[in-house]
Amino acid sequence: MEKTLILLKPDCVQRRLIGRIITRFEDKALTIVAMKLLQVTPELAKQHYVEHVEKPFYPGLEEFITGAPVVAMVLEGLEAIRVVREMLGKTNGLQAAPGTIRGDYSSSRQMNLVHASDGPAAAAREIELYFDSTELCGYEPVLTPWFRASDE
Ligand code: FUP
Repeated sequence: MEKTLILLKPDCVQRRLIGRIITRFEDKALTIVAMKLLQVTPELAKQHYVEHVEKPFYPGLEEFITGAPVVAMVLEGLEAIRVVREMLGKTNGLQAAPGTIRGDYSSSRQMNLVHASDGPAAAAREIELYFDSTELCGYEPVLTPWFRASDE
């Protein structure tokens, strides 16, 4: 089982797409183990995007990510980090394939609706950034036997 950090970004919240995006994750049998609405501060933005802080596009990215609330979630599932990244599609919504979340809903490089951790180290770091360990709710979904075989 893997955990990954998801942010439904300000464009997703403002465009009232929260429900539709969460539904796609639920339909894929990913389990929500933590979730909250919060306002990203400039300090948190700099920690989240630490590898981008010095890049020319960072000021615009910070203005965007702090411009309205986000929904932060931890999703759990088999190979969840890769599976969610593939569900999102390419970073730039204009290049993301139809059928992916960005391909279906985004026409922007910056306003690409959803963030997802890009590897195990990033997932661990980002989950800690947004959630206290007591906020993670581990549970066994009752539908698990109908989503995959017992040896998968
Ligand atoms: P991703 O891994 O898909 O989240 O994308 P990156 O880590 O490459 O970029 C982080 C965020 O910066 C993306 F959501 C898009 C944004 N970005 C810009 O706004 N402008 C750029 O030129 C590049 C990335």
